[in-house]
Amino acid sequence: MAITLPAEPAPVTLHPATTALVVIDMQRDFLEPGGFGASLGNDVSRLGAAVPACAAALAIARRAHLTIVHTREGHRPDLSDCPPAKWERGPPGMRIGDPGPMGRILIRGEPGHDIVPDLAPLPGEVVLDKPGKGAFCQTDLELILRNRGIATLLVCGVTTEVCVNTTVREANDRGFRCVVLGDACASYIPEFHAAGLAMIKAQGGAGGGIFGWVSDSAALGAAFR
Ligand code: C5J
Repeated sequence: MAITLPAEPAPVTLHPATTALVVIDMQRDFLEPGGFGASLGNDVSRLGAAVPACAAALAIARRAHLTIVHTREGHRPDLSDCPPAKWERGPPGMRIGDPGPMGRILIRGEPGHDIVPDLAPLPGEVVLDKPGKGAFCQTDLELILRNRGIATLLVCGVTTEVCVNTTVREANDRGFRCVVLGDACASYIPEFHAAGLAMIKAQGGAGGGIFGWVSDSAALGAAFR
């Protein structure tokens, strides 16, 4: 059954069987003090704003039996998949792989790499580890989505202008239709959150914006009721 979701720049029609919810990088390393986000000088408390709407989107997607993908940004313990240009960005002593209060910063298997408890994946949901900002870069996400016949992505998570926008742009170029749930995204920099959403829905018409659509968790809940 087709569902019409209120969105900007125009309503979007989607089919639950071909729609996936992609929750981007809702990890302790980005949301809690002492992790990767904090190591880059950010006020991590701002990202908590997205948690309730992500939880609502997850509940809707689980009820509707949508494909659910949780992504996690991070690296192998030996850093063999971490480009030097990324590693050298942080201040010495707080770089990727350095010890912190949640274990080694942005390293797979460490407590900081985990998804925050309120949004913990359930068995059967896809958990996708990625070394970069975009979820399609050096991962098997496209294969997983194509195998399931997915055409439309509902995207939420952090941060709006970095990993959410990068993933949406990658998906758009691969032919997926992307609907970003604006209240379920957040940024350390509020202006970038607003600009990140504006860029998705800009230059649009009845067929969506240049990179897709922007909606929110309340509209999603009403559409799936
Ligand atoms: C960043 C992300 N901001 N998940 N990662 O480095 O947006």
